[in-house]
Parts: sequence; structure tokens; C-alpha cells
Amino acid sequence: MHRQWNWPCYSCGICWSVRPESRRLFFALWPDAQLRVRLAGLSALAARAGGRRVDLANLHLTLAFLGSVDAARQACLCAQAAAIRCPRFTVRLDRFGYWRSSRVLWLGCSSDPPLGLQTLRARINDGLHRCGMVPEPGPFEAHVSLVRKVDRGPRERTVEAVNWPVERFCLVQSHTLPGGAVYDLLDCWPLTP
Ligand code: 3AM
Repeated sequence: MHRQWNWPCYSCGICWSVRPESRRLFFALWPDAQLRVRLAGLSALAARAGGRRVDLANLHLTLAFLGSVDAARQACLCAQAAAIRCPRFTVRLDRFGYWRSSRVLWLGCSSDPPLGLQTLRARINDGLHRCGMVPEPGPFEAHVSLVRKVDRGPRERTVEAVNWPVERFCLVQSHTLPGGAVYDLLDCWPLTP
């Protein structure tokens, strides 16, 4: 029989009464319902050239992909996230981009992402280090994936800007199912006003 766990919640609110298991996690900016509808409008526009639109409920901006994380490390990540102090910022999403290798069409920024976003990412990455994890190497492209299985880039790259006032960041669990990914919002932490 498995040992019963009552893992400390910290501020995370994630507790287990059963054996903890690894979860596939990522930190993300999670749009509210209104913004989600605007993003979905742009994904309809982007999908005119074909592909499969990302479900409305799945639209997000990934800050750090963590992969499979066990319960102890997840508790550590939540404690680190709760300790982050970072001012609010606005992300201006105003261009389509396309990755041929993954066949993803996305919405991103035509200029450098705001300083606040870079600060938040840096603090999250510091937290990963403190939990014994290594952040993904390589440059960060702030983006919201809109359409998958796209065979060519969009004709028009410039789009009417979507301004996203960011007041929180979130930890999300990804379930890989036959019909596609399903995401569960586990917890969110506020940015400072
Ligand atoms: O924000 P997007 O949609 O670009 O592609 C996955 C998604 O990113 C990415 O993490 C986000 C939530 O699933 N992802 C999935 N597996 C990954 C991996 N092995 C990955 N990113 C890097 N390495």
C-alpha cells in the first residue's frame, strides 16, 4: 500500500491526500475571458490559411516550460513563485509569427517584450535554480500560439495590437490527451500594483 501524503500547501493551495505523482507543468500568463475572446478572433483570422486553431480555453503565453515535476519540487516552485515581487506590466501583441519546424502560427511582439516581462522571467528562472532545476536554454520569444499544423507563414504579419495588462502569473498543468493538450490552472500569484 502506498503511503498517504498530506503535502504542505505553502501558499499554493495544491495538496495531496494520495500518493503524489509527477505533473507536466509550465508557468504562464493566463488571459482573462475578455482577452481570450480577442485572441480567439485573431486565431480565426490566422487560421484562414488552414491549420487547427488552439482551443479558446488553452490560449496562454508560456513563461517557462518545466516538464515533468515531482511533488516536492512542485512545492518548492510554488514557494518560490509566492515570494516573487514583480511590478505589473502590459504586453503589446501586434504581429503574427510562424515556426516552420513546429508548424505553429503565433501572436507576438514586434518590439522587445516589456521590461516587466523580462524581470518576471528572470525571477522565475532564479526560482527554478533554487529548486535545483535548469531553465530551458535559448532565447525567449514572447508568444501566444494561435494555430497548429500550419503549412506556411501568414501573408500579413502586422495585426491590430492587443494590449494585455498583466496582473498575475500562473502555474499550469498540461495533460496530453489523444484529442490534444488540456490545461489545468493550478495556482496564480499577483504582480505588484
Ligand atoms: O506556449 P506554447 O504553445 O508555444 O509547446 C508547448 C506549449 O508552448 C510547450 O509548453 C507549452 C505548454 O505545453 N512545450 C511542450 N513540451 C515542451 C518541451 N518538451 C514545450 N516546450 C519545450 N520543451
